[in-house]
Amino acid sequence: MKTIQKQFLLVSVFVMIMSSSASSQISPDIRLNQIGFYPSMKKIAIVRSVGSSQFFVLCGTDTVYSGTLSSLRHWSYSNEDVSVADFSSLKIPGSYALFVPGVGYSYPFKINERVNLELAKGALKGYYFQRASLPLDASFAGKWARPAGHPDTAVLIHSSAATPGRPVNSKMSSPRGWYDAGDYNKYIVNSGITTYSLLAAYEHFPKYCSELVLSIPESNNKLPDILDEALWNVRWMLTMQDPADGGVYHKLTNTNFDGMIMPHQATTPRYVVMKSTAASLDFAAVMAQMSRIARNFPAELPGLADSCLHAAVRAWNWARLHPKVYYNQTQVNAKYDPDIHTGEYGDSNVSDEFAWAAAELFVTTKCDSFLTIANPLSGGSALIPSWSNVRTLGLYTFAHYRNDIAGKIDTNKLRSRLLSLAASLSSTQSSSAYQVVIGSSAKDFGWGSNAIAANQAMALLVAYQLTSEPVYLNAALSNLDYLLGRNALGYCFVTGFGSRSPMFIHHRISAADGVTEPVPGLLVGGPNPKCEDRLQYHSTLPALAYLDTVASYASNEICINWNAPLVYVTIALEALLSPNGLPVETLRNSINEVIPSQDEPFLKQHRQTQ
Ligand code: 9MR
Repeated sequence: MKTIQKQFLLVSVFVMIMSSSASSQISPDIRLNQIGFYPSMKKIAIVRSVGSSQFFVLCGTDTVYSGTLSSLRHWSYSNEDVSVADFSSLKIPGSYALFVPGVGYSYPFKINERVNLELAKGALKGYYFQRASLPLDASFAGKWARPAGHPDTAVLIHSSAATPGRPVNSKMSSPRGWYDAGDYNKYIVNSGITTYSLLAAYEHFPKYCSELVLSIPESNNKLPDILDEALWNVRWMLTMQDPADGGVYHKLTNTNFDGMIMPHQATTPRYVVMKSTAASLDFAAVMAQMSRIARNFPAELPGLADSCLHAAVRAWNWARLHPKVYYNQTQVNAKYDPDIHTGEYGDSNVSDEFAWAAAELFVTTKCDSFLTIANPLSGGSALIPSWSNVRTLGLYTFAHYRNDIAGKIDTNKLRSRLLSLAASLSSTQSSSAYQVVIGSSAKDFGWGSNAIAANQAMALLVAYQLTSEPVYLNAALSNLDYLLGRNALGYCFVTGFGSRSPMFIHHRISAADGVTEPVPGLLVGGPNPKCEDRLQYHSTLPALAYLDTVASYASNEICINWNAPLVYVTIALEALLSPNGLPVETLRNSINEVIPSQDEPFLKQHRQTQ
């Protein structure tokens, strides 16, 4: 392999080829990250069906790098033989394309030190586009401006949720929050892991996040935009707690999914359904986390730290009294009216929810009684988090605050749990023909497989923060490369980013707004061989089972819990790798006493309307 740096060599044969419109010769057989690479990090492309030939990296018409493709390897998930083009030693910032004789050109890509900055901002801005109860003004939303949908100030109490204080069909106010996905419902369980992940990005990289400025209505206030965005959902979540007993309603929903209409046209009645243990514990975890963050902003968020902690403890207490109240939609529909047919987020094992909530409450309060009841370290191996599997989130929080809590938890066990997970993920990368972590098991490809890839990358970045081992950083980057184009479908799976990204997402707003491009910054679910939408996929192979059509809710929907690890990963990478990225930081709080003082103003207002 040969790097030609500084002095770009002109190779006349490629001048001719390039000048005959490279874009018309882009080959679907070259798959690489369509956004780009950090100068100092690994850079590879995957080339289908060609082994042992030369490849070239071009900058305009100049060849700046040449190398040899690796021998072919088989990837069973796509039933392909592929070779690797490794051009990691090309480190000069610029805009490039790969060329393989007889195959064609890749999509263009960049090498630069802030290569994921726009993506980090775009993925976070995706949440702004999901906001309920707010008109999206053109000055922030551009061509995706739209009227407000779902004020949610008169939500009905479903018969499953009725209590003497809140009888059936009485009304409560529960505005704000993000629409879950392509649908317009708001689910506490899925809000749990989502909001946690955004707040974790802030907690782990507070200085970097403070500089990350989006264009959202709150951008001129004194809070970091990531906190303003998270608070849009946190404040909604707070309204989902029954003030009478501290239990938390499982979801706020229509009875059925709407048609493909805009939010302001979707006006059928909305309900809160029964309280559940999982919802109460996920809520408790997020509120405990939010409380310790808000404690640092007493002037900007008066009363919020106390309100959140008070709410967290009450939800925890409710869950302790009701440890097995599971939301099972079939059973709810058998017993109560009207029937509800929206997302279930049902979970009949809440030991991980207990452990996560205990971890967050412990770190915030330093009261070890929470850990006596449930300790995330008492479970077995650490698993990749998902909406139904949240124990590892507690381990992430422990890892971040390890110095503060060292005497109270087994830090060796903590390291070994997180590092065994990271080691097994990174070992998959080296044995994978695509050199990616996703695919450690066939189960990685299911509904929301792209979020599995993103959550694997997040786990690896937590391990990297613990150890500074480059192998974890590289493994995390491999999955980001996968999401951004180094995959068997050749898609950059984030709307509006890369050269070939989904256009027809299962997203009511994007389908109904009359704008050609889908709402940007949203990660689609990705390949899912189970094809629950019963559409005719081109392939049902695990890594190929994907359809860019609006109807494909099982492979082409977007969802708040899928975007969240993408936000974490891109922020973490930028903070760790960009020149002004800050070293691994620790945000320490001193929380002395848990005294609920006055409620924060938003909560007061919405309690009064009940
Ligand atoms: O992400 C959820 C996935 O794990 C489940 O298998 C699937 C079926 O229950 O539901 C997914 O979540 C959907 C939710 O139920 C409703 N809003 C859209 C979500 C993403 O498809």
